[in-house]
Amino acid sequence: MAEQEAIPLNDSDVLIVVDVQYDFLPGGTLAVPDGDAVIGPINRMAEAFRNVVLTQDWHPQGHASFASSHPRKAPFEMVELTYGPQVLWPDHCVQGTAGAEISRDLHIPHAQLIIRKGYNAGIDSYSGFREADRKTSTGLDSYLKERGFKRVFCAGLATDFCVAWTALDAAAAGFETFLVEDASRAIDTNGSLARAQADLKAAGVHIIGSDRIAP
Ligand code: VGL
Ligand code: ZN
Repeated sequence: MAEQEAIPLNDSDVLIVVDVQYDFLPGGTLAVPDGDAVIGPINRMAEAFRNVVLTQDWHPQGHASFASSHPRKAPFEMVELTYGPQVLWPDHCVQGTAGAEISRDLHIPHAQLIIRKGYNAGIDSYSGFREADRKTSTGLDSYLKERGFKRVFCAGLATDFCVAWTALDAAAAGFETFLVEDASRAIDTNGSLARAQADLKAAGVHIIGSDRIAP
């Protein structure tokens, strides 16, 4: 497929809209630069998909990924957890808080599933598929396969963390995977965006613009 051609959709395609939640939007505790710019393209694109899944970052208070849970640590520093290195974040997407709610400006009434992740106190989960210990499954892989989906399109926040990790796991699970670049925005801390782009390329994830999505 030439990289500019339109991509006609079919019923075995699914759009995964990642973490479009108030804490990642302007005014949120972990606001992604220009994060609200994803909402228009996602709304337009979602209309072309019969199947849409949303993810929702959903941490308990005192989560291990919060800098506030580690003495003398500041947000965006690193710490070593049982499963490896972990970036520390400001408190965000705490279960039941307003910041954890999915933006009401998303208009995707036909979305079929909301997959919550990051709910285990000691394990982060950027990916909608597998937690940061790289072992604990959210069940999304089995769900998508049970539904018969073949191609996964990912968009949302943030490109270099939850969108990239979700796309990488989709590709690893055997789905043909697309990351919709203009419908995603990055945090870009300590080279994270360049690293994510290299990993996505190596995994064969197609990086596309939303203008290529054809109903
Ligand atoms: C995310 C950092 C921490 C994301 C979630 O949605 O990309 N980033 N938790
Ligand atoms: Zn999080």
